[in-house]
Amino acid sequence: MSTKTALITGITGQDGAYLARLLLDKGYIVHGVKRRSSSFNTARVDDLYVDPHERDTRFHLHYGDMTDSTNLIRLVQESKPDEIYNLAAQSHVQVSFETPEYTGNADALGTLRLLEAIRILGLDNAVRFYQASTSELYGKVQEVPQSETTPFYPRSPYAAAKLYAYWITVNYREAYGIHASNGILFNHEGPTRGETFVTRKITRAVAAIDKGLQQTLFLGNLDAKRDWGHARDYVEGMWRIVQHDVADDWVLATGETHPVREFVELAFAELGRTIEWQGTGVDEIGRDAKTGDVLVKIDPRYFRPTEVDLLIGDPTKAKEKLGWTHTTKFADLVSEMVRADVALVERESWRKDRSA
Ligand code: NDP
Ligand code: GDR
Repeated sequence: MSTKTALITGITGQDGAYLARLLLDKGYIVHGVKRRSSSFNTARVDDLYVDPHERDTRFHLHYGDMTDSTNLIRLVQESKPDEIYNLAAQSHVQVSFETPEYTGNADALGTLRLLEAIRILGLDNAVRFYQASTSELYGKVQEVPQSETTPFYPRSPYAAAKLYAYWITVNYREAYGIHASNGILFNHEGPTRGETFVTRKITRAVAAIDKGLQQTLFLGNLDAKRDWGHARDYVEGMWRIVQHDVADDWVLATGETHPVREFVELAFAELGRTIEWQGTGVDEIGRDAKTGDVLVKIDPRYFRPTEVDLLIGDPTKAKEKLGWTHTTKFADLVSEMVRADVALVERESWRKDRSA
C-alpha cells in the first residue's frame, strides 16, 4: 500500500469522486477542494467522509476556489501533496457561452494559479501535476480519429479556456521541469454524471417517462457524435498518467463514436421501448413505436452557437505506454445509467409516498 498524498480539485464532481475512491483504495491520503455553497454539494463523496472527531481518516475536505490564488497556495502548503489532480472547472460547454469570463477565470487562470502555487512553494521537483484536458480542444474537425498530434480548434469559451490550461501545463513542464501532464480525455459518463450533460439528461428522462412522471424529453442536436466511455475507467487512466516516469500529454478514449440519437434509442430500448423518428430539423420528433406517444422533441434552446460535430479518439499511445484501455462498452454504459436512474426514481417516489 502507498502512503502518498494527493490533492484533488473538483473532488465533488463526477470524476473527483471516482478518483478519490480509487486513490483511497490504493492507500493514499486524499485532500479534496470543495466550494462553499448555500446547500450541500458533497453528495458524491459523502460516503467517503469520516468524522475526524470519531476516528482517524485519510480523507480530508477543504474549502477552496480556483479563482483564489492565496487559498490555493495555502492548500498546497498545508496538504503537502505528492500528486495534484486539477479536475475543478466550470465544465459545461453550453453554460460557458453564458459565463465566458468566469469560465476563463476558473478553467484557464485557475490552472495557472495552481501551477504557480507549486513554483512559489518551491515544489517543482516534489509534486506531480495532472491537468484535466479535454477532447473539446479538437473542436472543428481537423482529422479523425483525434490523437495527441491532431491540431486543436476550440469551438467554445470552455474549450478556449481549456486550451490555455493545456498549454500552460506544457509550458510549466518545459520551463521549470515540473512533472506536469495533460490527460486529453474524451467524454466519460456514469450514473453520477451531472444531470445537465446529455447522457444523464436522457437516462433520467427515460426513467421518469417510464414511471409516468414526465411526458417528453427535449433535446438539441441529435446528430452530434461523441466517443463515450465510463468515468471509472478514465480515472484509472489519470492515475497511470501521473505514475508514468516522464510527464507527457495523453489521449484517453474508446476509439468508437455514436450520435446522441443512438444514445436516446438505446436508453429507451433498455426499458423495452422502440423510438421511431419523424420529421426533420427542429420539427423532428421521436415516437414510441407501439403507443405513438411523442417522447422526444427538439428545443432549439439546446443548440450551441458553435457545435463540435464529431469526436472519436485514438488511444493507441496510452494503450502502448500506460497499458490503459477502456473496459466498459457503450451499450453497457447506457444500460448501467438507465438502470441507476430507474432505481433513483423508485427510491424518490417511495420517499414521497412515505411522507405523504
Ligand atoms: P463536474 O462538472 O462533474 O465537476 C467539476 C468540479 O469542479 C466540481 O467539483 C465543481 O464543484 C468544481 N468546480 C467548478 N468550479 C470551481 C471553482 N471555481 N473552484 C473550485 N472548484 C470548482 O466535471 P467532471 O467531473 O465531469 O470533469 C472533471 C474535469 O475533467 C473538469 O475539469 C472537466 O472540464 C474535465 N473533463 C471532463 C470530461 C468528461 O467527459 N466528464 C472529459 C474531459 C475533460 P461543485 O460540485 O461545487 O460544482
Ligand atoms: P459535451 O457534453 O459538450 O461533449 O462536453 P454534453 O453532454 O453537454 O453534450 C454532448 C453533445 O450532445 C448535444 N446535445 C445536448 N447536450 C446537452 N447538454 N443537453 C441537450 O439537451 C442536448 N441535446 C443535444 C450537444 O450539443 C453536444 O454535441 C462534455 C463535458 O463533460 C466537458 O466538460 C468535457 O470536456 C467534454 O464532454 C469532453
